Amino acid sequence: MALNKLRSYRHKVLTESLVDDVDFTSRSTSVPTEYLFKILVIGELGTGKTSIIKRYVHRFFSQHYRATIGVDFALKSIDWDSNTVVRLQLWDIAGQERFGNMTRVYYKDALGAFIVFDVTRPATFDAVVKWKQDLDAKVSLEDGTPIPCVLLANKCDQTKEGMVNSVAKMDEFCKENMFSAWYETSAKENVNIDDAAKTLVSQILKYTAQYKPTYLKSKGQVILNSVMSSEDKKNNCSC
Ligand SMILES: Nc1nc2c(ncn2[C@@H]2O[C@H](COP(=O)(O)OP(=O)(O)O)[C@@H](O)[C@H]2O)c(=O)[nH]1
Ligand SMILES: [Mg+2]
Repeated sequence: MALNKLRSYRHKVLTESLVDDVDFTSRSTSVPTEYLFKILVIGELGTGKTSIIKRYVHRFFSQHYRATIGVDFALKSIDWDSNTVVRLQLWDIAGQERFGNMTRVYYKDALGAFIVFDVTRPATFDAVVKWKQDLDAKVSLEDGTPIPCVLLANKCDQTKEGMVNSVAKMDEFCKENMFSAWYETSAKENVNIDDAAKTLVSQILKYTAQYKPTYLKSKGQVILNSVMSSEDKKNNCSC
């Protein structure tokens, strides 16, 4: 498998260099493996993508609506188990939704995604298939299968409209459209966001467990920077 196609990053933390007089052989078993996963958060404008990220990463919610232009990043670190640390780079499309298709560069190297809709606005659910098709057309796993994607039915603290009221129909919809799972979430009331993230991460770990990636974390930073290339800025420009 070509290294340049590998989309997971794993490295040992070099904590040893910070400590004098340490027997390295006795410490080596306690050094956790770190993973860095790029996760996309996509869906229609105003569905709560930024609010979900803020709630998940900063444990914070605000009614204040602020649509930014560009791409926001947030980093969430999870102590997955005693041997594993997972770092999620959450990519928030931050107002680009109204320009239609996201560029390929934005999706590049993502290993997982959340697609968000607003349970009070059925039109945002109608757009979910479009988002999923766009995602699957632009990024896939090494074996060609879609990247793990969890559907978030957000604002469940409010009255739900449309198909989201039928669990059976939603389950069927997710199966047909190859979602790993779906959750009713509320960024406002902090409902199910941690659980949805755990499901997504466990799906990704299942996939990455097949490989022994040798990339350093610094490679991940290169990919992070590449999204701000001049070509990408030009393609996304609103003026
Ligand atoms: N009631 C409620 N409002 C929410 C929830 N999540 C987001 N909002 C509100 O919906 C609006 C749009 O949220 P935002 O995160 O900016 O959406 P984005 O455009 O998808 O990033 C804001 O006024 C939020 O306060 C939620 O779970 N419940
Ligand atoms: Mg936003």
